[in-house]
Amino acid sequence: MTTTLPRTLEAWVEEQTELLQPDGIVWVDGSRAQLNGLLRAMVDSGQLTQLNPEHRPYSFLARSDPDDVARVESRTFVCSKNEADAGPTNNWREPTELKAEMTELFRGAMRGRTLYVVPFSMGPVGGPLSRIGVQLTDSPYVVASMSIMTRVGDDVLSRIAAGDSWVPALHSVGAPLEPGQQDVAWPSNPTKYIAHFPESREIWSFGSAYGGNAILAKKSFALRIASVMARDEGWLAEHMLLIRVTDPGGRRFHIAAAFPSACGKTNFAMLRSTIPGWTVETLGDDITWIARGDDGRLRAINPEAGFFGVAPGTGPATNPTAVDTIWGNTIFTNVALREDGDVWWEGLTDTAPKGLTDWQGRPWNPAAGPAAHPNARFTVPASQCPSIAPDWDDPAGVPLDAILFGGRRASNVPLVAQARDWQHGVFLGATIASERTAAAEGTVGELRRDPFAMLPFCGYNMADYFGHWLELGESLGAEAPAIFQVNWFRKGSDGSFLWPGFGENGRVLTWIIQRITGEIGAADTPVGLVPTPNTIDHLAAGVSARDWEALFDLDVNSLLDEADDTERFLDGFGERLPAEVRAQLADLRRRLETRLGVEAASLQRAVA
Ligand code: GTP
Ligand code: SPV
Ligand code: MN
Repeated sequence: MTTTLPRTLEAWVEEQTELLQPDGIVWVDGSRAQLNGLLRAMVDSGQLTQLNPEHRPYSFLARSDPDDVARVESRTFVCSKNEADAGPTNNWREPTELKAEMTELFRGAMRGRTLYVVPFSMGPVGGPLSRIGVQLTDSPYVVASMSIMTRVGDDVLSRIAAGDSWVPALHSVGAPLEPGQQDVAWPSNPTKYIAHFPESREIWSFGSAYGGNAILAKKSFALRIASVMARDEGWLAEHMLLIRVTDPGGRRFHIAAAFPSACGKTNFAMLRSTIPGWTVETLGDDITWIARGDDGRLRAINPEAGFFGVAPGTGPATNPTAVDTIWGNTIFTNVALREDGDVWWEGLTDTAPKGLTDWQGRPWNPAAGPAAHPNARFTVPASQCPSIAPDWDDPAGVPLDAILFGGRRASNVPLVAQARDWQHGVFLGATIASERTAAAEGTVGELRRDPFAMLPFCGYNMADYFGHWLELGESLGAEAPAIFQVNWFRKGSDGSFLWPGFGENGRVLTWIIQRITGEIGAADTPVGLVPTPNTIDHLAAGVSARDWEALFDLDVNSLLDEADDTERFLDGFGERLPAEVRAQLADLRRRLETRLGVEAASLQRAVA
């Protein structure tokens, strides 16, 4: 195998077929008939369970291998030629070496299986911001998921025939079948590799069938490879939701928000504001591509066509829009099965129905763990979302007014703060920390840095990525969107959330928009500009004056400790870290120390 790109699609497929040795090849054409046939075959073979159509029409349950339930960051690699170009936050392997090793894994890997060729477009086919790829896979589950999550089929082939460049994405579950061997419901391999070759724009994935490891159009293409394309071409590929907000006067605003995995993007994207007269329309819930338009402003599209959303915690009280979205045409993965053939998960209803089968197919024993896996997911077309904007798939995208960064922080980070300017906003994004969730392997709850919510998804050195953001801001000048930091997850001394979240986040959104329009002022603090009294009606949200204060409490000593930790984190990038990021940290420390001096002086006065 060579490291150069294949000349033509046909030649590439032929070359891979020789290596993978599948029993047959199917070109996925994007037709409903072909997809239905595939789903039916998976039900017949036991790979999918069809749900009771009276409750959940055209819907299916997949149960994964219990060892294949989330992204495996420890097995995800960015294989740039030079290790320094992958940066300290990515796993790296020398590309030629890893390709040689993986070629041996791929050799004969599809024996006894069908090879599916899946041509896909991220963004509307042919759109100015859209990009295309072709995934080879031996997992019909992945084909069905790709068919929901992306635009798949023959019109993509026409673009390739017309000369559009495309990204080859090779995937195998790595479980060849010997003649007569019985297949399992979820084939996978204990050896896993999710490898990215940024210079040649290639993706090789082996051993997993789970979403982010296997639906290669999503995190592998639309973030890791696309972030490299974006760096080279002057745009952004981000782990962000995208919404349109309309105020009572009919003015429209577009907002993108980056929160780490399982930290509220899908929920915020489907927000039903509790403030009358304010409406939110959904444009995207996970990935946003952003580029400068002809007018010099940033424009954004959602490159996906579906949602791969977290099921647990999704219920009528938290996200009624998602509940309505998944009425049918949905593939559920690792949720619990009800006696009546419908699905269930923790948070869907307050009490669990009787007679549940858990995500591993066993009668549910509450003492043994949750009925649904904490990272159980639904895969559903975006078009089914009741709050989807009618023009959500406009290839030209929407003009961007504000960018939000957030994470799960029990302490230190206020409910909302506006960045002082673009550079400060980049600093906030670069230094985001968040408690780990079930979306990837690791210890849930442990605090880790997740800059721009892109730590697992940036295809190059994140120091250069910060630099790319800074440069873009400079070129935008006054047209740069405002930047904010939010935190729905701050906890009080009793360990419970101080802020009710979900629909009440609409109050924070309204404040953000009133800041953009300049309608209201803000209070200057060391960490940014925060709401002045009575600009957010916290009592209407059920938050006491004391809790409201706690949501914005500045523990200066603790923040100075965190600044030390930030310095250690930034030091990890060495020489490549843009000087501006360091300057921002120095500014933060100076503001905190000034504040500490003021506090000490007032304490002294009080004592005297
Ligand atoms: P990925 O798809 O992994 O990128 O995640 P996401 O950012 O889209 O996360 P999602 O919206 O699915 O939320 C994950 C979890 O966070 C769910 O269990 C939600 O119930 C919970 N959550 C979302 N918004 C809020 C909020 O405002 N407050 C609280 N307390 N929990 C929230
Ligand atoms: C995430 O983990 O951020 C997801 C799910 O959105 S996955 O597609 O598996 O990456
Ligand atoms: Mn995500």
